[in-house]
Amino acid sequence: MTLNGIEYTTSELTQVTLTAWKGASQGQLLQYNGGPTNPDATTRRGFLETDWSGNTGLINPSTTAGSVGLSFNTSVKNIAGADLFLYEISSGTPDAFQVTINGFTQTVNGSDYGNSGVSSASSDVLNLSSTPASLGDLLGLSSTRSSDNITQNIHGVGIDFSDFGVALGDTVTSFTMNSNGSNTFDPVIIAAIPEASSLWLLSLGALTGILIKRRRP
Ligand SMILES: [Ca+2]
Ligand SMILES: [Ca+2]
Repeated sequence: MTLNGIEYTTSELTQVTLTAWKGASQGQLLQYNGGPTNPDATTRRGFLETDWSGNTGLINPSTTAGSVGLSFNTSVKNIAGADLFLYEISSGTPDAFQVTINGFTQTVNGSDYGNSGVSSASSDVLNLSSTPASLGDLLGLSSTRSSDNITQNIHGVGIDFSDFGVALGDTVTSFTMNSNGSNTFDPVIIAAIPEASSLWLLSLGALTGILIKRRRP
């Protein structure tokens, strides 16, 4: 993953923990091809929280404000440029969504994404027994496979905390999201640069400055 011109491995990034959910429809789980049709709660969480796979996700959240609640596993500092990034799958123009941080809401439009050049590989959509009204429903309602061979482009977008009134250097620990418009969005990966990494970059920058200074006659 390259963000702000710096390449990160997944081990250098922090992922998220789901704290709230409200769905727009019964089709909520994106599962890798041929996986279990009624995965357990830990597996469901893993689709978005831990697996780094574009073949899995928690999809079609409600358009109600704040329908998806998330907290970072390590707090994230506002550095120059993008801080948080999100991938979603779409067969055409990627789907718009809204993000709320510290009470400020911004809309991410379809035109804001870039195409990763990678597609999901024959993923399965699992339908819950009813539209989930809560995180407990999302994780606990029984599911069955409703469609398979979902091969759609994976699009990514970076989000800058500065657009939410967060000062450079201030940390963010949680945020909410919701779908925007009739095409509900389909997040498959969400992550950010944890505070420790951004601190390391700042100290590396300071060290480089010192070395350059010492070389001068
Ligand atoms: Ca995933
Ligand atoms: Ca930033």
